[in-house]
Amino acid sequence: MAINILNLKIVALKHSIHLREIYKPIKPFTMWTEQKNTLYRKFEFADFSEAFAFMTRVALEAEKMDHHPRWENTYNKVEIWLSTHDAGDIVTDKDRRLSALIDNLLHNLPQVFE
Ligand code: H2B
Repeated sequence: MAINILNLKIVALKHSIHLREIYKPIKPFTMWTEQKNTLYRKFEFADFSEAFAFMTRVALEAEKMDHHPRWENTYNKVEIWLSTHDAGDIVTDKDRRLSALIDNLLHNLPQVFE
């Protein structure tokens, strides 16, 4: 479902805040942390469409570098755990490289302005 900008504008007006504050990201993203031999980060988007668009971009990058994430998606949330199976399920430079690529994708997400 496309984001309904008019509704977002109404919500912004109601709460006297700028549209950008309620659009994207709806929560500040937490950074990557190392846990249980994986690089882990949780992402939260405005809705499923945004989350899945992000996952599609990640999938294309992952396929290009032949390095694939373990991940989970529930509606607007995406959790990613990066590790290298070939090296015995530990965090390697490949994971660090993919995490950096994923971070770059976030900067390139389309922005909505009033
Ligand atoms: N993805 C991840 N996360 N770790 C790996 O070790 C890995 C991978 N190995 N994708 C690749 C595929 C390997 O199995 C193929 C054969 O290149």
